[in-house]
Amino acid sequence: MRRTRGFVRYPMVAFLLFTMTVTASGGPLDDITTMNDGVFIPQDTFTFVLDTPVNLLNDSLRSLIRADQASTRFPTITGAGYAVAIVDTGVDAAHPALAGRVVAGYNATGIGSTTNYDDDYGHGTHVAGIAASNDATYTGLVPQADIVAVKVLDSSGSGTWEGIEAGLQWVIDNRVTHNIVAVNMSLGTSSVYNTEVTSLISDELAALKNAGVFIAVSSGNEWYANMPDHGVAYPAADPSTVAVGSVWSDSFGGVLWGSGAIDRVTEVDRIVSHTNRSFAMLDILAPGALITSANNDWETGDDFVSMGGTSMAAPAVSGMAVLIRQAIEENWPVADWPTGSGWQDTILQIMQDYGEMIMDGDDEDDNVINLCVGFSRIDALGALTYTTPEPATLILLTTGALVAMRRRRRLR
Ligand SMILES: [Ca+2]
Ligand SMILES: [Ca+2]
Ligand SMILES: [Ca+2]
Ligand SMILES: [Ca+2]
Repeated sequence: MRRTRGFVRYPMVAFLLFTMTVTASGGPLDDITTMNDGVFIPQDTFTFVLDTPVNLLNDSLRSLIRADQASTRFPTITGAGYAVAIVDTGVDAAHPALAGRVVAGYNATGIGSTTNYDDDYGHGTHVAGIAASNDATYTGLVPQADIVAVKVLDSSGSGTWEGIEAGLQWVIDNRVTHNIVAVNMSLGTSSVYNTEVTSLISDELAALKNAGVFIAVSSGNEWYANMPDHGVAYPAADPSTVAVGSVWSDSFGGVLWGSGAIDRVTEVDRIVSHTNRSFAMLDILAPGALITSANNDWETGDDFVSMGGTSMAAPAVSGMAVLIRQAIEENWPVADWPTGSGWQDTILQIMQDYGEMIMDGDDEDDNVINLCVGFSRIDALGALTYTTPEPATLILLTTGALVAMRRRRRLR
């Protein structure tokens, strides 16, 4: 019945929302090496057509992934003392939800001063807010973390691989100064890769991972065009990065994406139709549509706007990586801390093991191929409960022996 519910029967409300991915010329591995001089254009700048335009300003992100409960139970785990680097279109450091916490930045676009990392496109500020907004309603994952703004994409959402490389090198050089423990890259190619591939930025990504930095990358929004070819965009497909897909945060009616993907009925935790997916390459899911976050044009427009895409899912993961990092450093004996690249591997494994299993195809009502496999969606309370030891008696009284046993299980 619901499958026959077409968009055209309802008054249409159109929204111009962008979730950009950076695109280079398509094709498999050999094209990666030609990206050096590739110029990127915004991808999937799409129009939403909602048949039931409800909840457009939506604050369900934190409750869905139980970040609210985690904050109540572990009030010191706020990201304070840690920084997340937003490698994107810049960040509006004056936005009320971010003000005072953008501690440093760098403009690697080659356009304008290297010290002017203001966001003149709107993407990076929105992404930064999902990770770290301290607004009372539209709160990010780490509302007390520092933010580092690395501008690699210009006022049209375009950039070059060399710019991204320079931006990552700046992060490497400034990592210790600002205690950068997570990098967010909500960008990628339009083509997908179902095996790990490398490029000119792979050495920087490897250096960051080996230094203990968690790198969350959007998996891309091109599933409709790419299917049936499984895979994720690059740099999600890089061996040093964590590939993030997107689930719905709430019910928004039906959504037609500019790429042609259609979610006939949206519901909490259904995988968003346009999300690139791959059993081999997609690491984790997070709410990515619709997410309300900081608007870089707040000076003249609304303080907060809603966007959707894997670009919005990645910063929930990079933010949660900071939470888990802090919880480990506060609660585990130093001898038990991961080292080097083990930080990302351990944090990802905690996210996967203590997340919510989401099946692709059991309830999705869309026009794309569903893989009929499960992916884990981040759950902040589960992850922080695992990383935070409690007295054994409390464990037995409150959560049962099974949880106690799981907690004793050692990650490696
Ligand atoms: Ca390089
Ligand atoms: Ca990867
Ligand atoms: Ca602004
Ligand atoms: Ca499902």
